[in-house]
Amino acid sequence: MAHLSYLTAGESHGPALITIVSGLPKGLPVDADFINAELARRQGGYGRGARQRIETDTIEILSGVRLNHTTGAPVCLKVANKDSRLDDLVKTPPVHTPRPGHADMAGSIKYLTTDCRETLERASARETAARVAAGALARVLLRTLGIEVFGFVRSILDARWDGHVDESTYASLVALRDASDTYCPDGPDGPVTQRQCAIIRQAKIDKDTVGGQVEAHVFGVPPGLGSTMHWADRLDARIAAAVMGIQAFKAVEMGIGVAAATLPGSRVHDAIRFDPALRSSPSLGFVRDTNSAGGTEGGMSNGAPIVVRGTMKPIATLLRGMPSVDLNTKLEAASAYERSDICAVSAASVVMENVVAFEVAAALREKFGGDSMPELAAQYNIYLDLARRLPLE
Ligand code: EPS
Repeated sequence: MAHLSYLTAGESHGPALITIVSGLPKGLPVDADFINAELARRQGGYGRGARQRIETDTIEILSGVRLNHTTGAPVCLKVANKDSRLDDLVKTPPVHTPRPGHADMAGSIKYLTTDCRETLERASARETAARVAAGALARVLLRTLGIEVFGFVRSILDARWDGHVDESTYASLVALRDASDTYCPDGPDGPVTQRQCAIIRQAKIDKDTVGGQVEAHVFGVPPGLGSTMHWADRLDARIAAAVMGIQAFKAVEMGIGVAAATLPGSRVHDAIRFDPALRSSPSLGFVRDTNSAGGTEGGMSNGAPIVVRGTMKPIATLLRGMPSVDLNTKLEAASAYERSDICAVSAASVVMENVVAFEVAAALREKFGGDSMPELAAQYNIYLDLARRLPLE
């Protein structure tokens, strides 16, 4: 089936995280080094807690792959937890005072328990390792069709990088992002990276936490992925759901996003022109000099880069605590502290980049189908060829 989907399982301090990806065509080369490199990036970033010094996230492939290529069967990937202690009540005791901003309170009431542990172990952002593994697998598929994804940190608190990212510049920004402690394209010594690190250092001193904004840009997507026929099939809706599904994300925008409410149509919409020199590119030659739409119109990709911005709130686990109540006694109590991160915005940029990639790959599978990589590639090329020959009559 060409329906690409994935399911994750696993708790933060259980034995392992699992992801099962179904709907990959046969013959996709599985680049374990790339997937592990993405997992390593997700573990990094300035402001992470001590847990990341314990774990070395790497995938073990349990099914669906033979001789480094997918077979068409569901691919099961496992990431082991070294800090596995879920049933040890001394090391992992019940938690009765919910953290404001965390899943603790709503989850405990939902499952009719006063032990927040029952919910928090699954709500933990540790689970995003499984999502990055699934997304990185999908990115290998995208790459075979020339589609690339670039994710980075736009801001932490009020330290914002205002640089421009487009198809011709992003490749040169990858090394700068990777050398920046906060995954900001400002680079390792840039003033924005330095200020972001200073903000995180100060938050640690204040026993507080900080959030920020992350972006993902997808290059090389042809027009026509997603559908305008049903709301749930819209590519932007699916990307938005995937981004809002990341722990601690509170907002998602495409292109200029919320700024579209403050400008007239003549300054919002991206004028169309045709450049015959770009006819062979995935844009088919239909060019925009602006990309306020962020690469989708009517819920379909339009050939411009897909640009997604996500907003992550500060982590709910504050060393200084927050006013809360004990779920058993109902008496006031400071929220429980568990070892955590001061800031995980950098890690979240890696998560967002990979979940967005997965949605693009899913829309691609939906449109072009095929049981094997050659069949998928052939259908993809037939479509682009027909589109270039318009009008067909
Ligand atoms: C998290 C709490 C911390 C984070 C964790 C998310 O875990 P621990 O309590 O074991 O120190 O480190 O994130 C990860 C483990 C990870 O790999 O991203 C939480 O409560 O959400």
